[in-house]
Amino acid sequence: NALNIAVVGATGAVGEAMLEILAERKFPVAKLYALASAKSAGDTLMFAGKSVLIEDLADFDFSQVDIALFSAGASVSAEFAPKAAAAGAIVIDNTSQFRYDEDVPLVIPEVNPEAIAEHKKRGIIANPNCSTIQMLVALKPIHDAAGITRINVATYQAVSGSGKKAINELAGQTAKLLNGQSPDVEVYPKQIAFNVIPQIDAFQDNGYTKEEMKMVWETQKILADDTVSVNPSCVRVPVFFGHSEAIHLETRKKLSAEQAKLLLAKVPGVELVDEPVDGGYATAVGDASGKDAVFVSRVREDISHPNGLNLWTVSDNVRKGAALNSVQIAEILLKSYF
Ligand code: 2RA
Repeated sequence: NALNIAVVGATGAVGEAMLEILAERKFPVAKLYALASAKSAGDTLMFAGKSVLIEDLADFDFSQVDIALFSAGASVSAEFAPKAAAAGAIVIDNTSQFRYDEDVPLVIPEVNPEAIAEHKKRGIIANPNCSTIQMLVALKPIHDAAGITRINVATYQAVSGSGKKAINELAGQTAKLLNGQSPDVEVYPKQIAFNVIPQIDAFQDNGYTKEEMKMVWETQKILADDTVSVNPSCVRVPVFFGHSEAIHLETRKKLSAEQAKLLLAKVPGVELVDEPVDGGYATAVGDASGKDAVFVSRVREDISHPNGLNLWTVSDNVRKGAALNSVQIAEILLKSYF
């Protein structure tokens, strides 16, 4: 049974990936509504080989929609997601707007699919932050086997996480610098080309950034365990697609690197690429970008801690980090509730 699907933010980096992935995975779509701001309304886009008119979100009637995928910024979700749910659509929201609400499930299909049932409370399911998704897909089997007590993580996040403007800024700055011209610095507080920036999102009172706190709050909510302590440092790097993460964790029970690798090799959605040879690991360029998997490499016991494990993950932040995760949630809804 085919469904009526709305994509809110259809012209954004994540919205475009949602459309691509719905078509790639042959999601049964009876009618596709492509919604955006008045600026884009009236244009058309291609979906599954057909031209679709982009409609203005402001006056759209969601009563005709079965599932609405939102990725147009938290303020748009704040205003329109409750309206869509009230009109009878099930909302899968990719922004941070509802992630921390008690009555909104925060779901990674490979980690806590059972939480999808809670969508009945408000008709909204929240998609976690990209940096949380790729970390927990990799850590879930380790947590189940040995109980994770503490996570230290440093992230190396691609500019596509900030949207199309940031992708263009990295390209523009790089070209200008290579031509001996001074770069325009607009999206980020400092130049991103040939640089790394230790700030993603706003600073909080405790000196962490919001992106770092998202990884703390979302990890504890998704694992339903606020005893797991998380200590992130989130950094923006001059990469277009694919977030990388260096993860250093401590477990209750000792887990050897070999045991961890055996577990990881069996996890759906994880690709273990881990040989102690030149190039024997996954990187954003050449491995993860454009793919669906969470790649895991550099699994090794921590020489500074008896129950410590280190690993490297890399994944396409626009796909598994956002669009694919949302479509996988929609696939579970289709199977279980329609
Ligand atoms: C970023 N995770 O990378 C945030 C939002 N996508 O900018």
